Amino acid sequence: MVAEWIFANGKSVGEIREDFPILQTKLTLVDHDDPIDLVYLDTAATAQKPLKVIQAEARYYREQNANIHRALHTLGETATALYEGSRDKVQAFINAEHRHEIIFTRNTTESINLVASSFGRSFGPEDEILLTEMEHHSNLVPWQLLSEQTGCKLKFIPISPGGELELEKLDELLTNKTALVGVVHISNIFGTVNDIEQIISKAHSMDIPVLIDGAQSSPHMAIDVQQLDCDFFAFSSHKLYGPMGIGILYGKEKLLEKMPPYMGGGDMIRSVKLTGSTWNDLPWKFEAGTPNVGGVAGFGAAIDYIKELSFDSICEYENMLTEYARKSLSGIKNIKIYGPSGHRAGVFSFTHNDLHPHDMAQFLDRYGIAVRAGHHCAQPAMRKLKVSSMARASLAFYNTRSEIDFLVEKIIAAGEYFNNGI
Ligand code: 7TS
Repeated sequence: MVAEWIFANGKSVGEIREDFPILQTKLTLVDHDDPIDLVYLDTAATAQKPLKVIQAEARYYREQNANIHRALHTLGETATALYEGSRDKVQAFINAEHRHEIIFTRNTTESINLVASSFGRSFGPEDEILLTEMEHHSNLVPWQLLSEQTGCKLKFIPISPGGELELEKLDELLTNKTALVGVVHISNIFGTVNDIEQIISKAHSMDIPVLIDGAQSSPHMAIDVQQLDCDFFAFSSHKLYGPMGIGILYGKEKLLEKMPPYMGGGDMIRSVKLTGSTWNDLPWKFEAGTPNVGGVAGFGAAIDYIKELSFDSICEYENMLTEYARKSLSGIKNIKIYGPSGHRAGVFSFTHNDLHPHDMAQFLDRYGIAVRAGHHCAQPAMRKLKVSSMARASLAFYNTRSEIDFLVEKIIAAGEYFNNGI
């Protein structure tokens, strides 16, 4: 059935896989004679890149490389047009009202740090920031740093043992002191798709702005920031099939206008005197120094690629694959899968009764299966569940049911191997 799946661009899953050079290469293991196929199940850490993305970045360096916004020569204008053209693509991709609401950063982490440093600069000891217990460290530590600097307090929406937010506590947690709510859209450990619509609507009824960490949602569902009405939305190109080193911060114009610059330097200024400076317009006020133009060009190509596939068909295929993986993994004896059974993304963290997640990941690696093991940069959530480490398999539209069957087979084999060894 999956083999016959056809995406909106007319391609089958097999043909889609051919778009990704790394999925065609073989892995050479240290003590294996023959190279083996890669079974890449770590897309939540970073997605693989289609050839068009690699070519766009390479083409920039081969044919278009120049610094932007400052050159009068043709090459500089070409590079500027490429960079600003990608901004237009991102604007359309998330349906932002204005192109200047799109700021290029290095990654989701930097996007959130930008908001914490700049928007949070005016916070004081009377202010509260409401986060959740399932945040990735990148939506936690910047607020801890801000709390140290300004005295503002951090509060948390608790998580249930099933890896869901206890939203019934939201009404008492939101107070007239809450200055910002920051919440992850899709959890990178549980795969939970959080009800951010409810959170945004409740926060807005009290005039509280909301920041969404969209690192894990933006690759798997269409994002419409105007419909969501979120105030900030942070995500990374590298999780969205684009190059590393590019992040995006969407912010509502009226908030970005009022915020002070995050970093100082070239490009973000209008005029500089020895004693003080004035700032450039949005979005450049927040883009100090020479940016990663080649990466931004590659990200533009990633957006084109996703648009061609269409989120309708990506979601339909990934939902089917997620349900198949959930059912298959649930059938394995001695493993525990974390996160909800429904309304979830293809991120499956699990532990095995008989072996450590790191042993599991290393065992699977012997068969070319790439999964992640560890705390997944969400230590508070792990601590709450009293688990120090989990193995995690995460899916994308280039994965297949036979890869999941292979994963299941090898998880079972790992259990048998370690049991026999004891
Ligand atoms: N937020 C979430 C929910 C994430 O999953 C990640 C990265 C980030 C923020 C940070 O993104 P970055 O691009 O700034 O690094 N998550 C993971 C992961 O789960 N495994 O490796 C990186």
